[in-house]
Amino acid sequence: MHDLKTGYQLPDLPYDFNALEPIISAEIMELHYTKHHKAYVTNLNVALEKYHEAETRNDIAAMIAHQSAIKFNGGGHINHSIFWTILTSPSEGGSRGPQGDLAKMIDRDFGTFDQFKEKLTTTTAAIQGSGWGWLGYNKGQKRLEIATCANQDPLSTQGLVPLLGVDVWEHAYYLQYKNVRPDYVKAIWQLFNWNNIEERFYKSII
Ligand code: MN3
Repeated sequence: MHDLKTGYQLPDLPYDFNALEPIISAEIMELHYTKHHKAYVTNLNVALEKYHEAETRNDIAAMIAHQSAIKFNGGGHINHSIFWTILTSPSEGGSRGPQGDLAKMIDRDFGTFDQFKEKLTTTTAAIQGSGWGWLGYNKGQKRLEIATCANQDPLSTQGLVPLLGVDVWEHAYYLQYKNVRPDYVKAIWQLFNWNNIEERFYKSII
């Protein structure tokens, strides 16, 4: 949501902080949502306000100086807004797997669902430093791609529509999984909300 006067807002979390237990603890969720995502929203609004002030003064150098803060915090806001909705409680999650046209395209582009799962898991776990692993849709080539982004760069910077993203910043898992990032990335498959991911896919192929 964006309003010129009030700026961007933290979106509602679609479930309680403890909904993703035992895969992601309530403590991680509360910190991640109320501190980290909130900070991206706050800092995005500050950066945009400064940008608009600079624009009003026709100060291009100052406008450029605010662009990295807009990219970082705007990307953080975009990415986390997606992340909350592509997850759901384990009882409604990953055991179902993708269906329909998305399942068919996964098979076409990656071989089998298990090969896709393996590739996304290993690629995401291997990201150096902080970043995100993604399943994206390439509208030009009409195909699915696995991609990684550093920091909070949104997947749109790689020309892909985001369908499913995994946050591998340490704040997303360290309290529970410590240094063992691969265990977190393997476990998060139990939380994927395939209804939401399929919805994103059907919107992206129009
Ligand atoms: Mn995060």
